[in-house]
Amino acid sequence: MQLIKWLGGAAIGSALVLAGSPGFAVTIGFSQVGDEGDWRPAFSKDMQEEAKKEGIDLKFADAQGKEEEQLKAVRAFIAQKVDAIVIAPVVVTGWGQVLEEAKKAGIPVFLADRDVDVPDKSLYVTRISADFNLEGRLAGAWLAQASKGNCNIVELQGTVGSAPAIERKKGFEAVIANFPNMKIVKTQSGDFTTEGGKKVMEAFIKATDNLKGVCGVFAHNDNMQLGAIQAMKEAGLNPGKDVLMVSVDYVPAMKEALGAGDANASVELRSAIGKYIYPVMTQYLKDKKELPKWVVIPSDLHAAATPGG
Ligand code: GYE
Repeated sequence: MQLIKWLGGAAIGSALVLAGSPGFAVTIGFSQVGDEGDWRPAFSKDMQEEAKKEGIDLKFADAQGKEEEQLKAVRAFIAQKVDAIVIAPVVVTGWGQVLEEAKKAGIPVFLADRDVDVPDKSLYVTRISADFNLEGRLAGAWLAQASKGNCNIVELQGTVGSAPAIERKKGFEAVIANFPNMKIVKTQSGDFTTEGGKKVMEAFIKATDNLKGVCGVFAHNDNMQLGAIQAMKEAGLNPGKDVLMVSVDYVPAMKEALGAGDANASVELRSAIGKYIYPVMTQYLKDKKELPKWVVIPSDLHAAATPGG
């Protein structure tokens, strides 16, 4: 009986194995934030394509920016007894309970991209993501260099309570703190969207008499920066020429803006990261060996020529 069971299991397993796959059938549930900008859908598409290549059965749930939806999706994955769960959490808070539930069910959880804030790190296996604090530091260092350490800055923050908004701000502030003549004069969340960035910039333009005295805009992502560029142009301002523009993601529309001289620098956040995430997960499913709590994906700064040298 034992032998028949084993043979049956092996046969089912091998029937599902595709070229380049982990070598056994794997079902993964992925709770994604939503599609707030250009970077996110590129990341979703990559996760789906890489899963196909690897022969992984991926159950994809789009939370439309709502943490409640993510909690529901994770509970549904637990009920479906998936082999592992990947979460790209909207915000850092509110995760303890559902992670406990996954742990009780014996389902390993991996964080991708954004982070959670839980005291008990054993509630997830590891986080695979770029270093958001470094991205903020790179943006701050670029602006310090480009402005020679003299800059009144307006900041467009990402989603309040999200790991990239928290860490990019911290990293940026840590660098500009070294320069007595660099300071953030206005800061507000544009929720990582183009419309959000545009609205916030319109308000900043009004509040500062057309950005009088402002030398730089730091946006936590490109989409908000693209919205800010629109608002500035509509107000007759010259983003990228009169005001230094630095942001994060390096999405195709930002590459165009850099080429057109409407923006000056963007820190690349890679979106094709399924190839980093799945091997870590499948290896863990094979050997259950403990992993470091963070697998870091590199970030790169891309700058167009700085106006004025
Ligand atoms: O920069 C932004 C997105 O979580 C790091 O989320 C990610 C951020 C990314 O919507 O564009």
